Amino acid sequence: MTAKSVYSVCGMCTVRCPIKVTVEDGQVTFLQGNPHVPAMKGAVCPRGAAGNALITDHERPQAPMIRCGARGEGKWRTVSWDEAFDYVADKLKAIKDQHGARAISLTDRGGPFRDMHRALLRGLGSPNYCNHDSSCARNVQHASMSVTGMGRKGYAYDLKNAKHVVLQLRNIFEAINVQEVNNLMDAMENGCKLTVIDIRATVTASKATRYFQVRPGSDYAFNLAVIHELLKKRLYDEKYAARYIEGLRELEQFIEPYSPEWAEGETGVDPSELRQFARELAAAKGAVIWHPGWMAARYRDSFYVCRTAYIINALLGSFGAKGGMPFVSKPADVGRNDLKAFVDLYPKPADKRADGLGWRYTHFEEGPGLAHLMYEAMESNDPYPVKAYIAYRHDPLMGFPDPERLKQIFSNLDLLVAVTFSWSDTAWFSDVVLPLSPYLERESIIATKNALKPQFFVRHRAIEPRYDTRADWEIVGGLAKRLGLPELVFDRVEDIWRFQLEGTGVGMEEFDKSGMVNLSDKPIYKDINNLKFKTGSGKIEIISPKLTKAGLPSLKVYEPPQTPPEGTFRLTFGRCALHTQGHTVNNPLLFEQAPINPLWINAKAAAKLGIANGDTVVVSQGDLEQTTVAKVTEFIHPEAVFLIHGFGHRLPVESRAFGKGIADQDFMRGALTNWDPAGGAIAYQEYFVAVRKA
Ligand SMILES: Nc1nc2c(c(=O)[nH]1)N[C@H]1C(S)=C(S)[C@@H](COP(=O)(O)OP(=O)(O)OC[C@H]3O[C@@H](n4cnc5c(=O)[nH]c(N)nc54)[C@H](O)[C@@H]3O)O[C@H]1N2
Ligand SMILES: Nc1nc2c(c(=O)[nH]1)N[C@H]1C(S)=C(S)[C@@H](COP(=O)(O)OP(=O)(O)OC[C@H]3O[C@@H](n4cnc5c(=O)[nH]c(N)nc54)[C@H](O)[C@@H]3O)O[C@H]1N2
Ligand code: SF4
Ligand SMILES: [Mo]
Repeated sequence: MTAKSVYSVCGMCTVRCPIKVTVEDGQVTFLQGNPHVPAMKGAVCPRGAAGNALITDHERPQAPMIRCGARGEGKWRTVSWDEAFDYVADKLKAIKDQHGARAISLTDRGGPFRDMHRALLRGLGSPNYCNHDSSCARNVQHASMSVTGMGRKGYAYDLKNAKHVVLQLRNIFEAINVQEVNNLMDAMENGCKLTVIDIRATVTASKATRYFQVRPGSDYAFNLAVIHELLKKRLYDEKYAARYIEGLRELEQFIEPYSPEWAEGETGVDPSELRQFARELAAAKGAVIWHPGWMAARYRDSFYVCRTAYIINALLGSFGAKGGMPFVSKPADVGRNDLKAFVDLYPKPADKRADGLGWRYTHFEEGPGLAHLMYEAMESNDPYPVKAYIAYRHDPLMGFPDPERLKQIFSNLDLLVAVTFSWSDTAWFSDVVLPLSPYLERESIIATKNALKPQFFVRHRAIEPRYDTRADWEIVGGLAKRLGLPELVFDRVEDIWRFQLEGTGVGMEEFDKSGMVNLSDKPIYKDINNLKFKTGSGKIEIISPKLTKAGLPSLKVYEPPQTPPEGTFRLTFGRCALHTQGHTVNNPLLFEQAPINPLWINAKAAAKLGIANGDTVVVSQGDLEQTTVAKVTEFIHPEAVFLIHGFGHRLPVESRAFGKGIADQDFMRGALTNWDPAGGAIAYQEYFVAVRKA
């Protein structure tokens, strides 16, 4: 028997935890957290532990496929990679000849491994790259930029050293990042307080020092009242504010009407509890993290919830502080060169973007675009036709709302390609499926992690592909070869790594020991007395000139959320520890643990409807009906019902997931055009459903 250990990167979700894979006789026999990273504590989460079931599952695309029936009909012809590449390249060339390169679009999941496919798109000459983020964290990102001029990943969450962590719209023990979970648990053992603000009592809430159940959609009122209290009682860090905050006067004036008593009417939170909470925050000043949220694409005012979260962090002196949100370092900050990027081989395309960013909308960060606006262009041909679309590690028919409408939009395309390792609604609706090898069967390009301890890391291939699937670099290379971009074509991944590492002073052999190369020995905390924010003033700005220029308020007057129409509930959603988005429900191991998404419903509301725990219930909205089981609980706000996102699969190729549970995105009809004009993200939680016993 031959056994080896491979240092790699988990791919069961986008957190991409460092892992160690044990391989015996070509089979994966053990998966664990990379022992060289203390915060992993040798562990992976349940999804990470189910990685091998993804490999052995034959219910995934096993070879390239070209559609032969109508779109979505599910009639496929299995083809060779050569034929698939030829087919896609010929179509792309024809579309480019007819409409120009800008008619080609690509979306992905963002993250550190996208250099080569972004380079492919840019090499073709198209500006139309978007990531998925208008369905996820765009409001957080734009809120961060509007306050500090820095992106949300410009600071770390220094959970390990925190004294008080506030999770609002953030379920950290179920929507998992392993290192964050471990760091927060360590901090709590050392006395760190945890406050959870949610509409339901999650696992995280059950571990919290303090839990506030707020009325769905009223978080902005909650935050305004906290700011009111911090300012009125002078509980904030006055020295820090004097030094770093611009616009405190305006904030003080604006906040005047938003007292804790006022907020109670919106949120349902007792003013004396809110006051006590504000005092506790003040006591932990500097080492407070008020989490600005992650999946914050929820309401029309979610951007302002995130903005106020950042403003509270500023008032408490958390930006740049140990135990708060210290600034991360880039390779350049430690005197090192960053990786060489393939995308830099090509000039920025001259055409304006189809989604309007950079010209129609100037207050948004341009790079990752807003995918839902690009979809609009696919339908309207405004500003110009977009005819080819590569969904690269992205399932918009599951991840964006209103799939029926999106299918209509995609029907205008001349080419829809899915690059994926699992079946997905989008892959099923596409013209060509290019099957990616799952993460244990492929290597990736080297990536940079900007962090307190910046590093380079790489995913090594643990085992050879079981089916006729390929790695990203092989797929990009296969297309690039046919599209006249020879600089993206490689026979060996080592040559790619060599290209990336040129000028960094790092050799590939340095990755053998742990899969990563640290660019500094210990965490770097920048001098808190000498912080430079990336705004015009170099300070934290309460009033954002970019928003003002766009005609948008920096401090928005509060508007209450809509009360659910009689007989309906607000449809809310989130994650569970056992699944990742929509792509693990059919995983044999994870399916066994969580085969359906029950509907959380408040006990009193359920009693009125004659619904008992475990009953089958019908969730409806007009003519649309779907069925699941009821989870009757006191621990959810009576205005809301809640579902885990990602269920309700309807693909015959997924025998386990098929027909189980509810697809929440189906109930968000019209949501593609209901987005936050200031934050850019979709407002997913502005929809209502009726519930009855089946
Ligand atoms: N296990 C697992 N972990 C994951 C993922 C996964 O799919 N599975 N996905 C990853 C990704 S892509 C993301 S974006 C993150 C998401 O991470 P989170 O944003 O933390 O996760 P969610 O479960 O979407 O939402 C958090 C909480 O918001 C609450 N909520 C809903 N409406 C309201 C409201 O009006 N007010 C308040 N205060 N709370 C509300 C929900 O009840 C839920 O508990 O998780 C990441 N980690
Ligand atoms: N209604 C509703 N909509 C939501 C959410 C919700 O809670 N409710 N959550 C939102 C959130 S937070 C997010 S992040 C988005 C997620 O939406 P997506 O970004 O689409 O998420 P995933 O399901 O992670 O990945 C999409 C596809 O990529 C494939 N894939 C996974 N890993 C890889 C890989 O390494 N390479 C390649 N090429 N393919 C891969 C998967 O098999 C899957 O088919 O959805 C959002 N949409
Ligand atoms: S959080 Fe879990 S699924 Fe995600 S990368 Fe880490 S171990 Fe893998
Ligand atoms: Mo997300």
